[in-house]
Amino acid sequence: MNPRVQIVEGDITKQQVDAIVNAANTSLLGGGGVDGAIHRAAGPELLEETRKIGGCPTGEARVSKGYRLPAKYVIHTVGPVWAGGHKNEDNLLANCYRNSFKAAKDLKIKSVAFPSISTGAYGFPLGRATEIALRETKKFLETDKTLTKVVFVCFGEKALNIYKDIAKKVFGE
Ligand code: AR6
Repeated sequence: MNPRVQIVEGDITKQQVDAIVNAANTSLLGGGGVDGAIHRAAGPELLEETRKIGGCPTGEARVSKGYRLPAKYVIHTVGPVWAGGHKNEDNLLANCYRNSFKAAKDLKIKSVAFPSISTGAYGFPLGRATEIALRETKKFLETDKTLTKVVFVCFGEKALNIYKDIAKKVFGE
C-alpha cells in the first residue's frame, strides 16, 4: 500500500483532515446521503456559501469553507448518475477525482478525505467506482508532492472490504 493512502470505515464529517470531498449535485444546494450529512454537520453557513457559488457541472469541483466541520474546507464535486456505463460515466467519475485533487493542490493543503462518489443515490457500481478512485489517486500521487494523506472513508464494512481488495490490486500489497 502507498503510505500516503488510508482506507477507513466511518463518517466523513468526523474526519480530522484539511478538506473533505462532498458527493454533491449540480445545484450545490444540498441533498441526501453524504451531502446531507455534510450540510448538517457544517451548519447553515455552508448552504449560504454554496448558494453563492451557483452550481457545479458533473465532473468538476468547487471549494467552500468547512464551518463547523473539523475540516477547514469542503471540496464539492458532482459525480455522474449511473446509466449503464455507456454515457461516459467512467470518465466523468475520474474527472471528479482529478478535479478534487487539483482543488486540494491549489489550496496547498496536506490531507483530504473522499467518500465513494456516485455509489449511493447515483447508482454507480461500487467495485468499478473504487477502481477508478484508486487509480486516479495513484496517478495523482506519483507526481504530487503536496498531499501527505488521502483518506477513503467507507460507509459500512462491505465498502471497506471492497476498497481494501481493490487497493491491493492497484497499489500492491
Ligand atoms: N460518510 C461517508 N460516506 C457516506 C456518508 C457519510 N456520512 N453517508 C453516505 N455515505 P450518496 P451519490 C456514502 O448517495 O451517489 C445526494 O442527495 C454512501 O454509502 O451520498 O454521489 C446529493 O445531493 C455512498 O457509498 O452520493 C446528490 O443529489 C456514498 O457515500 C446525490 O445524492 C455516496 O452516496 C449524489 O449521489
